[in-house]
Amino acid sequence: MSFFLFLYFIILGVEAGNKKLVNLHHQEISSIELRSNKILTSAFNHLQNLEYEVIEDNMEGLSNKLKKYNFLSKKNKTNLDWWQTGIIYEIYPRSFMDSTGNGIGDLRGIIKKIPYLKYLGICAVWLTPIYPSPGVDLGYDIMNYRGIDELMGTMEDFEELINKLHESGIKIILDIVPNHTSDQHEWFDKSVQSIEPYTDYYLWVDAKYVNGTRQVPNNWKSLFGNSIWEWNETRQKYYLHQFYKQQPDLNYWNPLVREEIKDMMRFWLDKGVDGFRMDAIAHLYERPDLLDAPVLGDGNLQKVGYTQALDECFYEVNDWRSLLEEYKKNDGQTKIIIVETYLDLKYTMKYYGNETNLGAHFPLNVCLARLDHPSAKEFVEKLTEWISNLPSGAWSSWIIGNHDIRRRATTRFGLELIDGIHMLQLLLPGTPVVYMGDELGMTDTYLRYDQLIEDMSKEFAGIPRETVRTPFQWDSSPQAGFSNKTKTWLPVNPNYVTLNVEFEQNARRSHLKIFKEIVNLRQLEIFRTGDVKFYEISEYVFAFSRSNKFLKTYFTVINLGSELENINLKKFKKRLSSKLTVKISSLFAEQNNGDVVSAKSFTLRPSAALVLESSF
Ligand SMILES: *[C@@H]1O[C@H](CO)[C@@H](O)[C@H](O)[C@H]1NC(C)=O
Ligand SMILES: *[C@@H]1O[C@H](CO)[C@@H](O)[C@H](O)[C@H]1NC(C)=O
Ligand SMILES: *[C@@H]1O[C@H](CO)[C@@H](O)[C@H](O)[C@H]1NC(C)=O
Ligand SMILES: *[C@@H]1O[C@H](CO)[C@@H](O)[C@H](O)[C@H]1NC(C)=O
Ligand SMILES: *[C@@H]1O[C@H](CO)[C@@H](O)[C@H](O)[C@H]1NC(C)=O
Ligand SMILES: CC(=O)N[C@H]1CO[C@H](CO)[C@@H](O)[C@@H]1O
Ligand SMILES: [Ca+2]
Ligand SMILES: [Ca+2]
Repeated sequence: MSFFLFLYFIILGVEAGNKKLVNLHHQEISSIELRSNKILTSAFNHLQNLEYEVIEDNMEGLSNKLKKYNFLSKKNKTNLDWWQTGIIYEIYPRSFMDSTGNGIGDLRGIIKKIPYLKYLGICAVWLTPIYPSPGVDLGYDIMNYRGIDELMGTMEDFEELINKLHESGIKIILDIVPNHTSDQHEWFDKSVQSIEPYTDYYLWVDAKYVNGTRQVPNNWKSLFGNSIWEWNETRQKYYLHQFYKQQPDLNYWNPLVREEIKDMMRFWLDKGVDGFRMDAIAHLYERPDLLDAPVLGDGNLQKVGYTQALDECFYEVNDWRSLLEEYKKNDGQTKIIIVETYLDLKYTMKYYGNETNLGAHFPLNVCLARLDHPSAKEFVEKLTEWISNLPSGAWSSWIIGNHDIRRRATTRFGLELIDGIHMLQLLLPGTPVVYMGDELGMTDTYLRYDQLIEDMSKEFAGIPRETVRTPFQWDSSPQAGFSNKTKTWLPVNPNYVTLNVEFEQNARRSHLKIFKEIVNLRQLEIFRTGDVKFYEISEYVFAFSRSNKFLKTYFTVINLGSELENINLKKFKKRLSSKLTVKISSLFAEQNNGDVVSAKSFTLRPSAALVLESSF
């Protein structure tokens, strides 16, 4: 595989060594596997609240195109929990709002913008790391798990933020980076000096000497392509780092380390946080025998079973979940655990756990984030594959971007399609996790080389992660209202003059207003528990329906292509009222909200999307 292709995989966070992933879209979806998944007992389903069942619908004679998902209602459907009914909003604090005038966002900035969060109608915010950090990985290299970075504010600011969010009915989820610390963490310093009990907090390994030359212990590589090993002269050993060398991996085989992480979780739970998003958990454990990883056919090293996705990673998540279940007993409020993984479906689904060992409430589902501008067929296949592989009772999540996926959804799909993509993200069954700015249709920012911050961006060609991390666009005042400092930590995207919250709130129609309409429509019961079915209407028109026996049916129809399309939904679903009401139209659709279209024939402009209501 070429170097650029390799980088592309890093960019998406994809396990480059995993051939299966690359070939995902060639795979047939097996419904046999679906049924064999249904081994879980009611205890698990009860905790997850819903039971999914997947049934192929042959009735309408289009069995290869139509797949129908019934969320059979054995359980009390009105009993969904906050993390299932709401929307989670990812805030990258450095870029949200600067309250101090230093050009970097901070906690008081978030406090200032709580009214906006309320306006959006989200249920929880997930803050990316706010802990003290030298900033090599912009916060993902933590120096102290129990503090607040000076740039972000103080612990008092944090406590005020929690209280004010809670007063506004918004929960708070913290990002935890359990796999590694910063090399500036006190633990690492003590470990280097072999001060107990820290000696084995990290993975120290002796060098191999070949004819007197020092060699790394094995062939493993970090995610950035260099050796996973770094020599420390003081300790006279190599330490393992899956990410930057300034991010030494913790030694999870050491029970003291596992306890430290849980104690730290208790620390934040005691402060009132409502859950955690656990970073990079597939990397927690590495093979203890340090066996060389085999080279796969594509030239990459095998990672699964060597440096990723060891069974112990799943057990660790189970253990954390138990801790959260204990906390739930205190006040009856669910504390959630979300895990980050870019693994192959088979492993991703394992993070849900089972009835005896509950896992995460959900892993972040990157299936939409991996699509760029595909055919309707590909949408049907990818979505079917995801939903049909969910274990019984598992609750899905949907993301279309985050601070790591180097091209925003607007770049991958085109700005005009963003409303349609939001209809998908917010109206499919599951919990949307929205990256800040997507609701405005924020776009990637062009950055010069001298404006890049990260070593990785400077060292490698390719798209830097900074392009999706530029400041949030509040209004048309200087620096988009983000900061009063002319030079912000990353420049503001020049399109802020009309692409900003204020402008979009005052416009008659805007991506933001449409986003809000979708948020409101999403409150309907049918979008929580109704069946979902996917349709390939034509090569570039994709649709999905949400329905159940008693309520109205909703069709979302998206023109992914570049031509005007004439659509006949009756051809795909006979039992449909002949007139459909436009509930939400995308910004550039010819139809307006409230218009009535014929189910047999209506046109859809390129990149336009509609949510249509059928009276039965
Ligand atoms: C269903 O859940 C709702 C809300 O928690 C509760 O009020 C109702 O009694 C439940 N119904 C049944 C049949 O369990
Ligand atoms: C920027 O804002 C900060 C915080 O409100 C304030 O202390 C500072 O004086 C302002 N600077 C300028 C140049 O207006
Ligand atoms: C070590 O040195 C000897 C003598 O020079 C040589 O024969 C041998 O090939 C070397 N081994 C390696 C692994 O380089
Ligand atoms: C070993 O690690 C310590 C702690 O990070 C650091 O201060 C020191 O410079 C390192 N020494 C070498 C030679 O890598
Ligand atoms: C549940 O998961 C645990 C831990 O992965 C495993 O040991 C156990 O066999 C599983 N139970 C079932 C019923 O699959
Ligand atoms: C999406 C996300 O959180 N990505 C992070 C995963 O972990 C690495 C290492 O901590 C970070 O660099 C990424 O930003
Ligand atoms: Ca600041
Ligand atoms: Ca690790």
